[in-house]
Amino acid sequence: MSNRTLPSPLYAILDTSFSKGRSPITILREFLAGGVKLVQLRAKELSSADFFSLAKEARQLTREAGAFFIVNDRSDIALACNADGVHLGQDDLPLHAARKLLGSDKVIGISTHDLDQARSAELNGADYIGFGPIFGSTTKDTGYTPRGLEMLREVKQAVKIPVVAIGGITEKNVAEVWEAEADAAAIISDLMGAENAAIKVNTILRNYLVPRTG
Ligand code: TZP
Ligand code: MG
Repeated sequence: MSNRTLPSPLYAILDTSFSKGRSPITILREFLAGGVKLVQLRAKELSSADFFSLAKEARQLTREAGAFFIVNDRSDIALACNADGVHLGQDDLPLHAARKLLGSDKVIGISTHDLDQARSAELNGADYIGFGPIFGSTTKDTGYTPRGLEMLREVKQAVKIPVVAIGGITEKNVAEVWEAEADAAAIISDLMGAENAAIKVNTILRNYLVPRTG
């Protein structure tokens, strides 16, 4: 991934706390069958050992599918499983420390919630930012009110690195964030809760995240 483009307009987040008894690997296979090329593994409730074991398997499957693989929170696990990068929040390991561990070849994404955070993530060398919550999200209490599409547009104007919109995005509203110029849409609950995630992601990719002209 260059620091100006993302491999996919749909950023599928495999969050183990939303797998509802299904195997996360089964859900990942569905994401990949549906055509997702950018996957993040989020496993807040797993032990390091279980997170690592799942990350290794997910790394292998994503590699076979030609998909990019990002680990949430854990630079150590990202390195150990040979992920493409790590995604960090404002309270995680600081960007400069993660960069020291991961080097310049790995991708580092940073969650941001306002313009200042977006600008400083870029200045500090983030490869992309997440920005949100765009809409109300029940998945994560970010402590922020919904940022909305207008602020998404402002963030897009303020930084040159790719901006991934997140928070409350579903098949029903994903076209709105795409129209607001997001480089990708990150989705957890609408994908994890789908009866068939392959159909869900494929529908989103084909109908709503269509290549922009011009
Ligand atoms: N960061 C901001 S909102 C959010 C994260 C991780 C949760 C997004 O989940 P959902 O279910 O797509 O709203
Ligand atoms: Mg985090």
